[in-house]
Amino acid sequence: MTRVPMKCRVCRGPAVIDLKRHNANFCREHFVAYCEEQVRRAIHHFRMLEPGERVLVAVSGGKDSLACWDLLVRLGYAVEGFYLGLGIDTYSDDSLAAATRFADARGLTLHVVDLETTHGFTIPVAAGATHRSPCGACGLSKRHEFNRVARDLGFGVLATGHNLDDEAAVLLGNVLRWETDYLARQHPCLPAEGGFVRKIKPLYRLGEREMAAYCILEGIDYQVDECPMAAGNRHIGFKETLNDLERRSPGSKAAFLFGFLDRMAPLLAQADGPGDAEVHACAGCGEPTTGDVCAFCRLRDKARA
Ligand code: Q46
Ligand code: ZN
Ligand code: ZN
Repeated sequence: MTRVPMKCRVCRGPAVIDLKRHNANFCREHFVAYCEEQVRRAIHHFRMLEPGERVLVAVSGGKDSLACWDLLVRLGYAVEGFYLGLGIDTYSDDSLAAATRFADARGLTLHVVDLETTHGFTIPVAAGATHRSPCGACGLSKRHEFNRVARDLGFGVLATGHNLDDEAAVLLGNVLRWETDYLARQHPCLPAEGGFVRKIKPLYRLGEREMAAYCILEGIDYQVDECPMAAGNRHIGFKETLNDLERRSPGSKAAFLFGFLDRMAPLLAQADGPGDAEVHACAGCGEPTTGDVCAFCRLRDKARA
């Protein structure tokens, strides 16, 4: 049996990618247009940005964050990048090199902070000193530094490259344990408040495979290696489970996440929570915290002890 070549849904030319959940194939030009449209819809639906607004995008050197930067620039936003050096051996060096190549090739500004140089510790050291998982120490450090640097540089909004697969995996983890506090905060656009800048996830409508395809088609040379500390990260298991479901029933992942955002997130936002704890400036670093000293300062002090 001869295989019929795939045709682009828009122009009927030869297609380069099939998107089963949309039951559609696209040529290069129309796939890029599709990605742009998904980001435009995300921004519009959740009012993430004003036209032309300045945005700081947190980049890891991987496909998602670089695609996020590229797409936001295409849509006309004034975007600068921020790379946080985690001190994870050659993985961090290669990641910084990928982010730098991307920025240099396009004449874009990349800001770099290295945890070891600025704060005197690396993620592997912090994980060992605190007996936390590396990803726990890493997530905490990223949240702190992304917010601090965005504010210090005068940005009111920080974008991250979390995609549909990431968000669906986090949602599954939160639902399995009925983490209602986390569920209430799982949103593609968290408004600025109490010393925190606005946080947005413009890629939440696009999947991991789509972002890899976008980078390849757009010539974005990203860091392809996985972080060596990812083993044991429970989200990897949730992603595999969702991928199994998606194979059996294309569109499940998007239905799960978008259904939550459309129907459950508004209910959670209205529900009476435990009440927001009072936020004030950390005695150590001045960042917002509910305690006297923020979790990042405590992590740093233990890692340097
Ligand atoms: S970089 Fe950091 Fe990830 Fe590596 S240590 Fe874990 S969280 S896996 S996105
Ligand atoms: Zn086409
Ligand atoms: Zn602090």
